[in-house]
Amino acid sequence: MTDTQAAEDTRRKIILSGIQPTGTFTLGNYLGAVKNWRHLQESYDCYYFVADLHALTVYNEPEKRRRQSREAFALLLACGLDPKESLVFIQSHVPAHAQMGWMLSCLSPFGDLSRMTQFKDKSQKHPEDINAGLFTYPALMAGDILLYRADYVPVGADQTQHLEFTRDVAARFNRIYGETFRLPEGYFPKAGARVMSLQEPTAKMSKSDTNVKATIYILDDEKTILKKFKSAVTDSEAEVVFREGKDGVNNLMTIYSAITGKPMDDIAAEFADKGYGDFKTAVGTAVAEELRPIREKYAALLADKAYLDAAIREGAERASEIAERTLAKAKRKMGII
Ligand code: ATP
Ligand code: LTN
Repeated sequence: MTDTQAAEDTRRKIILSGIQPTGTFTLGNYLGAVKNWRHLQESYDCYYFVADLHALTVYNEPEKRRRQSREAFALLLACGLDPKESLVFIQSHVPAHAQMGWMLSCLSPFGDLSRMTQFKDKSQKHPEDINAGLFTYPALMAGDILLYRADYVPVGADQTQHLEFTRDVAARFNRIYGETFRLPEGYFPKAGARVMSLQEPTAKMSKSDTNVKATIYILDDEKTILKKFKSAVTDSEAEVVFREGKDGVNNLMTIYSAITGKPMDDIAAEFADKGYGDFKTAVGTAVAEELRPIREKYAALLADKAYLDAAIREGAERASEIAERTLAKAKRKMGII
């Protein structure tokens, strides 16, 4: 074994992921992503960022954008990401992202970009604003990942196509210009739950959903949470069991299981002779308990402007240092003087 190989084997692997600041995080973002990000801090070098450049692909009022980016940063910390342990930053504060995004867009085949499901979905949703940024989104995302030489990228199933695209672009660059980028892999934690809308349990819960009754926001208070769970769509069977076709109940059981760690069979047994009313109250209470400390930490963070500003600044500085190094290398290889 060479020294380089040995160093590679003992190196702490790098995890990177981003979240768009398009609204208050939902229970879906938390259980499906951010909660796991927190646990990964123990075993990996973790880089997490607020993808504000990506959020530009859909129109939003500037004032709202400003608020949401800051809120998203604070939410990441409130959910347990420790800025001393992980690198937490805001994408646009590191100019290398936009630069690398452009360089990689020049290696992104039009045909591949046209096949991206997210592009097709968002074009359909906003037919009045099908902009170039929406189209080249995957090149920017590839830059995010490759700049930090990430080994693993924890993302939901909706992002696997973008990850494949990232690997393709990286391999293409390496082939044309010589070995430069590490090819990242997806990271799919076993505990990652997919949370569905409470009103339409066949669609995923999402922070940009306009139906607030369908969505649990991680800053909702206990009363609101219980009320939303009480009005969650279920079925007329009154049987707490995880079975195909019982989308509403399956979703509530998934949430309850993700929070309490109980397996589905135990949950079914727990509520065997109880109605949906008791079950919904139990799920709502468990969720409210889980989210309470996040809400409290968030309030404390927002009250401490100096701390939050310093954390944002420090994140930007540390991230820039890493990203600039990869950017310089890629420029050199491409022949940019
Ligand atoms: P938007 O409504 O703006 O599309 P979103 O709520 O779908 O946002 P993203 O910012 O696209 O969330 O995703 C952030 C992370 O949260 C991703 O890793 C994604 O896979 C995960 N995620 C989003 N929604 C859910 C969900 N309902 N269940 C589990 N994970 C989710
Ligand atoms: N496209 C992702 C957000 C995102 C991201 C990334 C995730 C932007 N850049 C890099 C992982 C790695 C989303 O919409 N969830």
